[in-house]
Amino acid sequence: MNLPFEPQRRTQDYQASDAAHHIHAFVDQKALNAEGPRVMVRGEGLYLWDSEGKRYLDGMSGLWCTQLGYGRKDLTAAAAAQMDQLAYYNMFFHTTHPAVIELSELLFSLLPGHYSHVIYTNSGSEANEVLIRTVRRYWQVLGKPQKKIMIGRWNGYHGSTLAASALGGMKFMHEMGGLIPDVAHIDEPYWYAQGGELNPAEFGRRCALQLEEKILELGAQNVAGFIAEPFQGAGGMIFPPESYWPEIQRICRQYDVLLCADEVIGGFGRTGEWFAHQYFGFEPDTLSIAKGLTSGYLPMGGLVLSKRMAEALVERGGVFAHGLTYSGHPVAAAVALANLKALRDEGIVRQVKDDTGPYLHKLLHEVFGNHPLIGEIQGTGLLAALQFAEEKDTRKRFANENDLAWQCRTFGFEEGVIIRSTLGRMIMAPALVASRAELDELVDKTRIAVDRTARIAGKL
Ligand code: PXG
Repeated sequence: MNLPFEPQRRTQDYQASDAAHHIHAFVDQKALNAEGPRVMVRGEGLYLWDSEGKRYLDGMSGLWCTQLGYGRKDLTAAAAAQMDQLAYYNMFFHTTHPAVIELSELLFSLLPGHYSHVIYTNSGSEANEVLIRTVRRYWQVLGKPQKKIMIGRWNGYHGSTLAASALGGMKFMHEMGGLIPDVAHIDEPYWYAQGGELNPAEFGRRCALQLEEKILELGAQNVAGFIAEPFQGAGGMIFPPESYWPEIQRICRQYDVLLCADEVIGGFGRTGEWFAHQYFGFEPDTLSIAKGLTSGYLPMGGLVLSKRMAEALVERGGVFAHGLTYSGHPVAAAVALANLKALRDEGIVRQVKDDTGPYLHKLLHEVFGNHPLIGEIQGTGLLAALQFAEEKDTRKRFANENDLAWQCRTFGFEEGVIIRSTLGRMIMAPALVASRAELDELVDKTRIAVDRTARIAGKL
């Protein structure tokens, strides 16, 4: 083995101890224990190494979060300096600190001017927990306390805590531990699977109109907000048709329902814009953020509020009965600040928009445009999904598309590339610092994995 590090233990020993102590996310634990998880031990740039010394090109930025890639010394230096100076303090009981103030100044310089305030959290799930309470509080302050219901979307993902998973539309998550009251769902705008005979524009409009129907059914006087990801991430990297967001925005405005964008995946340059709602051209009232805020180096999230909401809460709201020990944690804030400075000062978001994003999509269209297994390529910036199709003309999907996609992901690991599978879609979201050469490698290795999958599906 030629490793750039000394592994401390044998892989089997790590795996045995892992199995003895952990319940992993979204897997059958017993099956995983039998197989043994891969043990990741090092990261540098876009690359990861496991405990066997195998190198992978990480085509998923960890879990859609390492915008700057691994091993950035400016981020570790920022964390170390902040730990030396002030490792912890908080924003309770009339205190604050410079790291969080500087972070917010920079954050709001990057956001459109109609946002002014943020409530920091440790994660995206928490951002959405805070969202529900903040939105309800806003309507209380405005004298409309009956406006409490949040509308989300089936197959949306907003986190794994109780209220966040209730806002989300993953039924198998609802089944484990229940829903909460005053949450409703409408369909997702997944044209490829659900569009039937409608063209994408008409389908997008119909999906948006479901929001209007749901608001009328529940009574606009009872509906507090609509939450959605600008594009669905965990649900399969699904882009809505262009007709969708303008219609959703119209409906929210017409019925005085807050438009809440979950930017946990879409934020911080993924689409080539700083925030995904800017790419889709709508103006949410709140933004849930996390992941790329710190490039995943430390946990941090937040709920960004429009000036209109913040003004009501600050000027008329009295005591805001909420607080987390680690809101605006100084070390996380220092890392987020260094991360946002790098994304801005190194021109990384612009590079995604003008260079690497278009380059990736041109490559994908060249390689997969006529591929026998691929029915559609979606995405923009450093974000893409390949949709498997059994019959392209009719958009018929494989009955076992989930298994095929999982197999494709496994082939990817064997080829040394990490891509994600969801239902019948292969997703890539590499670090925003990816070079053209790294994107070449990403697409090349993905092609090998997709070809191998096409062979077992009888398509090659
Ligand atoms: N909102 C969105 C849109 C997300 O994608 C969360 C909230 C929750 O964030 P936290 O920080 O609490 O995990 C997420 C998280 C995947 C995957 O494989 C996606 C997420 C998390 C883990 C895996 O697509 N998204």
